[in-house]
Formats: sequence, C-alpha cells, structure tokens
Amino acid sequence: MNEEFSALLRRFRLQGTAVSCERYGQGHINQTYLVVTDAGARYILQRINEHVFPDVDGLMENIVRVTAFLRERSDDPRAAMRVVPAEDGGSWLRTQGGCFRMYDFVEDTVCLQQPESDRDFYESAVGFGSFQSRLQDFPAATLHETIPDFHNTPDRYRQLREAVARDACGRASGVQAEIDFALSLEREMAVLQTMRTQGELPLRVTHNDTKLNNVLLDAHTRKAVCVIDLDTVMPGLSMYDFGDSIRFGAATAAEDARDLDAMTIDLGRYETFTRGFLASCRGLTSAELDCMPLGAKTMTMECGVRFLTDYLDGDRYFAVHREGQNLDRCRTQFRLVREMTRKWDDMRRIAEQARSV
Ligand code: ADP
Ligand code: GN1
Ligand code: MG
Repeated sequence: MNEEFSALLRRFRLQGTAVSCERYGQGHINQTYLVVTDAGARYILQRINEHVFPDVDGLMENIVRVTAFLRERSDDPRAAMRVVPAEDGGSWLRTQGGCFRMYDFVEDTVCLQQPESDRDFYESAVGFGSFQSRLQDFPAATLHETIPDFHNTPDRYRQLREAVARDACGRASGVQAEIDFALSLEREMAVLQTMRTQGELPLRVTHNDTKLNNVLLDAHTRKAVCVIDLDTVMPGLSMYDFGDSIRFGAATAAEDARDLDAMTIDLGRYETFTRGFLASCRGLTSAELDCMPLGAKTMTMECGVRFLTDYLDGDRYFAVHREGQNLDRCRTQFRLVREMTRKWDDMRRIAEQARSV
C-alpha cells in the first residue's frame, strides 16, 4: 500500500490499522477498494466519480439519510450499509487524489454478475422490491437529485443526437446502423416519461440502478441482505427499478458480450423476477403494473443509447477496459430490445398472470 493511501485510510475511523487496500468489484462508475485492517475488519473504500456526481455533499447526505431510515426499519444490522465516519465526523473526505468515502464491508454475502439460479434472481427481486417498499414513507422531496433527468429517456435521445452532431472521435459513420435503430424506436421509448410528466404514474423513491451486482445475497441462505450503490437513489418510477433489473439479470449474455446471437431475454427469469418484485413491492397501481414489459424495454433501450452516446464521445462516462467495449455494450442492449419485441406477447402474458396471483 502506498503512503498516499495509508495517509488517507488513517483519516477514517476504522477498527485497527489498515494493512491492505486493493481494487475491488466490477462497477462502471466509482473506483472501489477493499480495505483490511490488522484487527481483521474489512471495509469498502470508494473514490467518488466527481465527473458523474459533482455535488458530493448532496450525494452523501442522501446516502446517510436513506441508510439511517432503512436501519431503523430492520432488525438485521446488515440490511443497510453503514457509512464509516472520517476523523472530523463527516461522511467523506477530499484529498488531492479526489473524494473518498468508506463503508463497512457487508460480510458473508455474495455479489453476482449473473444469477446462478432462479432462486437467486427471485431474491434479488425481493431485495429491490422491498427496498422500494420500505422507502415509501421517506420524504422524497427532501432528496437531492444527484443526476438530474437520469431516466428521462427522451433527454437521453437528445444527448445521443448531440453526440452524433459533435462526432468528437469520428466514430459516427461506423455506427450508423445503431443510430438508426435507436431512432426508429424513439417514440415508443418516450411513453414512460410522458406518463410521468402527465401524472399517470406516481413518483416514488427508487434506486434507479438495480443491476444484480447492486444487491448482496447471504452467502449461506442466498436471501437478499442489502441493497448497495445508493448514489442514484432519487424520486423516480417504480418501473425504472423493475426494468433495469430485467435488462441485466434476465439477459442471457453479459452486458459487453460480443456474440450477439447469445443474447436474448430468458422468459423464465423474467417471470421469476416479476413474481419476486410483486410479492415484495406492495401497493403498485394498475397503471404501473401495466407498464412492466414497457419498463424492461425502455430501460434496456435507454442504457444502449447511453453506451452509444459515450462511445461517440470517446468513453468518458462508463469505465472501459478494452477498445470498443461501450459499442459492444450498446449492441447487446439493442439486440436485447429486438428480442423483447420478438417475445413481446409472452412478456405481456407473463406480467398479466403474475399480477393476478
Ligand atoms: P459502482 O457505482 O462503481 O457500481 P458500487 O457501489 O456498486 O460501485 O460498488 C462496486 C462493487 O463493490 C459492488 O458491485 C460490490 O461487489 C462491492 N461493494 C460495494 N459496497 C459494498 C459493501 N458495503 N459490502 C460489500 N461489497 C460491496
Ligand atoms: C452504471 O454504477 P454501476 O456500474 O452500478 C450506471 C447505470 C447503468 C449501468 C450499466 C450512475 O451502473 O446507470 O445502467 O452502469 N450508473 C450510473 O451497467 O450512471
Ligand atoms: Mg454498482
């Protein structure tokens, strides 16, 4: 561990003295490290991505308040993350190397990149569904909007158009087919946002980034333990959370797979998640329930549009580990949208059946 990290770690109130600090996890946004101390305690250190989250004070205030709220409503100490205070009692620190925060490592859990069984995926649905349910009484208006218009799909299209016009890296002509495909579905993909602005769908406190690797399952029982990655907890639509989970966890290929023919939606997984979400997230309106398939498709398309925009801009937002990775990610999402269209009647039928149970 270099001296810069040792000095940083000494400034958090840890149990014992840090003896190691290594890169950890597979997030696309923050830099995450696993910290171990000589007392055997483990922590998650994160360098907050200030390019994505410029208002670090507002971001951390949200997280401290949401985790405190959740902690009060559960007997399990692992049910909500704990922010480890810095030397001055604050929730984060600024150094020359950036902004850092620390969490207790949630022990005896697993973090999956894809479900290992239907049961795992069901439990992730229970994790995210009950997260949203538990936050129903949280005063939504007091949350900072950490990324304005985060799931405003028409605005994501606007950003795509701007990136095409800028063509900062000369990549646009090579991806005309992808641009055309995105634009061909623009109207359908605006429906959720229109319903939101017209008040047809209620605003709730949502997580907004419900990838499977943002929920931890108990290593032994495989029950959902703790929802993590709370940077985007903001007022939103229930179907953002439902849809983003389907996008990632009911897909048959990895987000950055190159073999597009391996990519489709696993309808068995889709059904499993739908059941888990409906069982744990009570009180959804019939308009929300009607939008389940559309939520899945819209979140998938929106994510593809964001990957394409970032590819055109030169990979400045999502971390990439190889050339073309954001384009590969865009292509898997677009293939998944096509597959959802092909299986649309089944997706609707399954959602209908699940809600009538
Ligand atoms: P990003 O915003 O970059 O996705 P995350 O907050 O999701 O960052 O963290 C990245 C990874 O670190 C997670 O997928 C998970 O594996 C791990 N992780 C994060 N917080 C914790 C925690 N409190 N306990 C255990 N593992 C964690
Ligand atoms: C990012 O932070 P992470 O890796 O869990 C992104 C999500 C995308 C996702 C795609 C703040 O999630 O919106 O859906 O990548 N988070 C942010 O994998 O932009
Ligand atoms: Mg994450």
